[in-house]
Amino acid sequence: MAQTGEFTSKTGKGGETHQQVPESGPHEGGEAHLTTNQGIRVSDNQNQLKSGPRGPVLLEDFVLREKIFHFDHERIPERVVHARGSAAHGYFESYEDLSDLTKAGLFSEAGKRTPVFTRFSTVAGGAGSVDTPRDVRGFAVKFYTEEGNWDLVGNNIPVFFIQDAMKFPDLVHSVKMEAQTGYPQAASAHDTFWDFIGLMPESMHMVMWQMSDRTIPRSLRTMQGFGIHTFRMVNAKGKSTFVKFHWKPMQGVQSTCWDEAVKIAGADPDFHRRDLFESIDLGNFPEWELGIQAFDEAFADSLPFDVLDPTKIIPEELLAVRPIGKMVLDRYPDNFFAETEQVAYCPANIVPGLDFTNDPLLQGRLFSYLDTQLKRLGSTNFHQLPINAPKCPVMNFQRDGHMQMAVPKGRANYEPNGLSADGENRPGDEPGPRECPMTGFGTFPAQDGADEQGDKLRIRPESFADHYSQARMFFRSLAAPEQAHLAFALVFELSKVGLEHVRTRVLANLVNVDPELAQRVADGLNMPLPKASKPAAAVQDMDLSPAVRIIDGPLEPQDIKGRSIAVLVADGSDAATVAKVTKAIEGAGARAVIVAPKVGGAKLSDGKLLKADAQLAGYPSVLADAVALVLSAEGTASLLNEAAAVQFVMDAFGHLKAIGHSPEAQPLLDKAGVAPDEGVVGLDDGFTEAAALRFWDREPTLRMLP
Ligand code: HDE
Repeated sequence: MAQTGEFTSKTGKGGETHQQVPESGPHEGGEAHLTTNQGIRVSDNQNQLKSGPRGPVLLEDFVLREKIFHFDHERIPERVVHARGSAAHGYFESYEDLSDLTKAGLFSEAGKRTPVFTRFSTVAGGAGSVDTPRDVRGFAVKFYTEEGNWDLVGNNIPVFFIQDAMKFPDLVHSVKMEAQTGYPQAASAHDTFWDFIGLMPESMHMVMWQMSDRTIPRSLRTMQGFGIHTFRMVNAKGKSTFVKFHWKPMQGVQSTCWDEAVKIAGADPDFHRRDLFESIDLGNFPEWELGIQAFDEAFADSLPFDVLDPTKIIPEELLAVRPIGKMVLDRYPDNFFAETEQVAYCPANIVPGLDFTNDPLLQGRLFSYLDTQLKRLGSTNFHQLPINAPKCPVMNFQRDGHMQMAVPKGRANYEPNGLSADGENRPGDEPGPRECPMTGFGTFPAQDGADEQGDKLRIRPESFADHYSQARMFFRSLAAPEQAHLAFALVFELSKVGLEHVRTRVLANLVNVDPELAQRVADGLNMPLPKASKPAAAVQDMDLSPAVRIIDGPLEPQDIKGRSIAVLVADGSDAATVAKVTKAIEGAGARAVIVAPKVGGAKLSDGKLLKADAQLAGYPSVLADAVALVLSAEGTASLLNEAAAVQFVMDAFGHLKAIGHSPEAQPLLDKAGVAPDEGVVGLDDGFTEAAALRFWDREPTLRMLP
């Protein structure tokens, strides 16, 4: 009979067996014993239990059954939105004592650190979709404070599509893959989304941001984040101040070109996830500054829009963002599923010193998230999972439920109770925790203004009626290249819309935003410009807000710290130049990625083999922020007939990146159609400075933007 850990010859007849041992080797006698989930040591993890070498599998093989059973149930329902995400651990450090504004402990003193877990996500695609579609990004932070968990569940855009939670399922249905076809995946460029948008003028401001370069970020590290809704801070005296939350990346804000984003999706579907992991791994920890716009009722009343309306921003020019602390992400999760997948954010997780407002979108969110976690994680006890568990004591009389991990002791599972009221502390009769009227969370007693009470109505306030003025302000505030990208994005998306009347309706909305933009888009579609749709409130020309720009904006990156610069080498590349360029890149805090035709490396001029970090075909230039071509005449000649090399250079140029090159690389530049400009430089001529920039002036020579 065959022994465990052995297999028989094909005939098996003579009982001829071979020992099959995994390459890693057995661990008998070692420390790490493979066991079942019941702790029973497993003697053979390679073969099922069979009746005879070629016989049937036996039902009694509990090792096999447990393993397959567990595997069969590995997947849990993915998030209905924000399914694809990447996350990291880190900390928040408060800059100052904010007790004049809030009694929340995490803001009580300068230097106070609170652990955080932050998850970034796309919205529309499934968990297995790619990282770089045009999409809004989720920006969710769980603060494990000493007073319980606070979740700031925001996006990378400061406004939202809709004003009322009632419309959320409709919005999401319209943007997700279409009902009868199951496509497109992770894309808003289809009929149903634009059909919905054309009929929902309140979405126009968000649509401007969505069609801007903000939704094709270069990295998760170069995204701004926003809490969107107006929240409250409440101090120890019970005074409330309205606040809007802002995350500003210390890495600067940077996006990709559309063509680049599309190509990244093919070259590396996990581009953002990998970038987050690798930068943390390299000790280049991403940081964001948390800021607030703090204001009172009088300021809110002075604004020409309602601060409860989540489709509006308060321009930074009108009210500056005050930095109050920073977040540093310095640890990648140990296990993607246990942490990134099982983390459960909820805007209702809030600590004393913070509070909600009546924003009707926020109010809808407050009950939605708890509900969705039950569906997704399958138990009311999801808060006990390590990633969700508060890092402060949790004590109450809630009991039981699926997958209860806690083992509460004693008889007290109700309150009030008088179990030890007689002063005799009998074992098991401890009365348990009690409420804290002074330090517990107390809802801010919002003054009942006339508009906060009245008849039961399903109504939108008049103050929410202006749907276009801020959309116009946003568009007109952008730098010219960003405006062109936005017009291009609208043309691209609407060109994917098959229903002509849907395109026309969106155009009619755009006329209200900006007639010139509408005309550009109509021309790009080669369609007549319709009359403006009728706005619910007259459109205002507001003061512009240059703070919303990326290009020439306040957060445009100035150096290459934390970026990846590709250094293309081939046989014969000058060894001294390669060393010098690499040193300069690394000296500027960036990563030099050696790319060669073969991953084993290239033989440089000194006769030594330089190992490559990546093979040319597997590392197109879209993956780098700039490229250095350190090539000899011989190396250049060998690459002229290699499409991957020509495309490498062509794309770096087309995506407006800096190209540093040795003089010998010129024939490759010529073949790739690279025209000289200030972004095409010698390797000694300020390449690392140029590498920080995109050369926007090059763009009109390369593509016809509307
Ligand atoms: Fe969400 N949203 N949302 N949302 N949302 C979810 O919760 C919902 C909204 C946001 O990384 C879901 O755990 C409703 C605005 C982020 O795990 C769900 C409404 C903003 C994430 C849900 C909104 C967001 C979610 C799906 C309208 C920006 C991912 C899975 C009232 C401020 C968090 C889940 C993560 C996730 C509901 C609107 C941000 C279904 C009903 C506005 C970043 O509960």
